[in-house]
Parts: sequence; C-alpha cells; structure tokens
Amino acid sequence: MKIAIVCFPTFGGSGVVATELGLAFADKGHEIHFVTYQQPVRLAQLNKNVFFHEVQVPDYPLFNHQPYDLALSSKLVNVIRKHQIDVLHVHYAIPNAYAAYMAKTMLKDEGYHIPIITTLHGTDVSLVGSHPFYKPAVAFSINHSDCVTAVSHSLKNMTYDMFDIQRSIEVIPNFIDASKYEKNKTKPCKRHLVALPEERILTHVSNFRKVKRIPDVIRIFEKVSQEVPSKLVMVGDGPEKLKAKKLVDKLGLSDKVHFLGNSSEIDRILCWTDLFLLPSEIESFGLSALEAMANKCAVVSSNAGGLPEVNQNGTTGFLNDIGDIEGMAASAIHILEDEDRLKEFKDRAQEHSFKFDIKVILPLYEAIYDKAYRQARVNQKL
Ligand code: GMT
Repeated sequence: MKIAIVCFPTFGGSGVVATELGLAFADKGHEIHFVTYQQPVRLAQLNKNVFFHEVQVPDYPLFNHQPYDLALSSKLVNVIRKHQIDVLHVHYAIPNAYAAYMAKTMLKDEGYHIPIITTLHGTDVSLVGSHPFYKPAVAFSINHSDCVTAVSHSLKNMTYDMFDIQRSIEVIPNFIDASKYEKNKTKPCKRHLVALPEERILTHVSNFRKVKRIPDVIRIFEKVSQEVPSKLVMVGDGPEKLKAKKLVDKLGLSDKVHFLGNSSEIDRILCWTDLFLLPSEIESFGLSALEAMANKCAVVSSNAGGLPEVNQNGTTGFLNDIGDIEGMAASAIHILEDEDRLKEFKDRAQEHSFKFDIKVILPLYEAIYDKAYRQARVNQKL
C-alpha cells in the first residue's frame, strides 16, 4: 500500500507516533510518504520505501501569517496524484485534518478518491482545538474524515463531550517497540555521569509548556531529595524552561538538577532513570511515560486525561490528583526508599509497557487502512 503521513515534525509525541508508525509500515514493505514542513526528528534515515516531501510556504509581503494549511493541501494533492497514494493518515487535527479534507475535495473533482484517517492526539482537541477560533473547523474535519482514531478512551470521550461529533471514533493507543528494549539490555548505561551510585535518578521529559506543570516537577523533587539522595534530569525545551531554571536556583537545587535540551536519544537518558515524573494538567496519553516504563522506570504522574490508561496505580507507579505536590512526593519517596520495592515497580512498569508493543498496535492501524482503502475503491467505481 502507498501511504501518505502528515504530522508535526518536532519532538512532540504526535510526531514521534506518526514517524514510528510510518517506519514500521515501511518495514512491512509499504511505501511511506511523509508530508510536513521539515524532516521529522525521529526520521533519521530515508530508505527505498520512505520518502519525505517538504511543505514550503514562500514569504509574501501581503501575508501577515503564512497560509501553511493552504500550502499543505496543495502539496498533498501533488504528492497523492504523482505517487498514486492509497491512504492519507493525518496526525493532529489542526491544521492537518483540515488541509487533508481540502486536498481530498480537490482530488475528488478529478475522480480520485483518497480516504483520510485522522488521529487525534490531545491538545488538538483539548487546549487548542476547543478554542472558539478553531472549534468549528476541527469538528468539521473530524466529521469529514473517513476514519478517526484517538490515542486513549479519555481523549475519545473528551472529543464527544467538546464537539458535535456525528461519527464513530476508534481508540488505538500509542505504542513502543518492545524488541528495542530487549536488545538495549546489553547496551552500557552511563549512569555515573549523572549521579553517585547511592543516589536515585528522577527524570522529566516534555516540551516545557504550562500544561506540564514544570514547577510541580521541581517542587516534588525538592521534597524527595530531602528524604532520598537523588538527582533530577529535565529533558526538553519550551516556554517554561527559563522559569524552571530560576526556580531551581531559588530553591538551592542547582547542583542536583541537570537541564538537558531536546534529545533524539531519549532511551540513553531513560536507561539511568529510576522514576519518571509527569504531573501534567492535561495529558491525553503520556507517551513519554510509556517510553520511560519501557526503559524500566517507575512513574509518578497526575491522574489527568489518559494517564490512568498508561500508568497503573500501585503497580507501575502512582497517580495523584493534579497539583497534589505533597502526594506525588510521598508516592515517589515510597517507591524510591526501598531497593526491592523500587525494582518491583520498575519490572512491572516495563512488563505493562510491553502490552503497548507495536506488534499489537500495528494490526489495528492496518485494519483501519484496509477498511478505508476498500471503501474508497467502492466510491471510485460509483
Ligand atoms: O502537547 C503535547 O504534549 C504534545 C502533543 C503532541 O501532539 O505532540 O502530545 C499529545 O500527543 C501525544 C502523542 O499521542 C500524547 O502522548 C500526549 O499525552 C499529548 N499531550 C497532551 O495531551 C497534553
């Protein structure tokens, strides 16, 4: 099958899911065409089955804002037509599903029926998508996709609650590649670069946006470090980072907190980690937590959105109410203070994460692609 994938190419979870999914389909012999404004960060190498088409938006003095969705829809028409694409999978509704609908409509005029699969990831529904500036266009794009998936039950329910949706939405959770972590067992993990042997390592990975509640991460760590010798590793970049550094200085924690930038080698960082912190305000799934679990990290998170579908309370870690810094610190201390208990949480975290193995998830997307493709062929003949 020839599959075009639209996503954001940055370090965000939706781009990671889209890229890893495309690569997995390419491994199975499908032809994959990524269409976005720069080569996705997890797309290290193109190969004979994997292509990248850059969407360019030339500057023009009249444009106050660059019309990216217009350029994307035109690029999609050209790519789909030239490469005779069978299905178009768009990740993140804004503006990707909207641009896909426009491309589909343009192609329909030529008698070319391209089915659209839209995957909702989270803020495209919650934070951004539900804003009155975007809401009608998002609802329209969801209702006019041929198949719609959401990465958690929580996100699916939220979509129905927030929008007037007239169609079914299928839940297909995010995934990890379990075989990668089994192989990683043999890789050296340079833990000594970050902490002393007797110290525990806590890690947070995000895009440092307000919804991640970065000050909570630091305040939880402050309490933990008073009870358990430990270090905190903060990975990623974003608008809240500078404030986070200032808070770390203010609390006198600068020799215990390491700020790393965005990393495409997250697994190397997570292999040191004992406990992953994710106290988010909103989180449709929490792919970063799942990746941490696959690397044998216990997780202390908030109970926001889809996090309870990933982190199992009392088994793989703990879930506390949003903003409950005391509670999350107590949960973390409980896990970290006892060597055997920590090991049990870490083992169970990895075991649970393997239920989200790509081998389990890929066939779910395959079935959707097949269904959408078959329906498009029927429409083509009508
Ligand atoms: O807002 C973000 O955190 C980035 C966003 C994205 O699209 O990259 O993440 C969302 O999608 C991820 C992949 O499906 C989910 O794991 C994240 O939970 C979700 N973020 C939020 O809901 C805040």
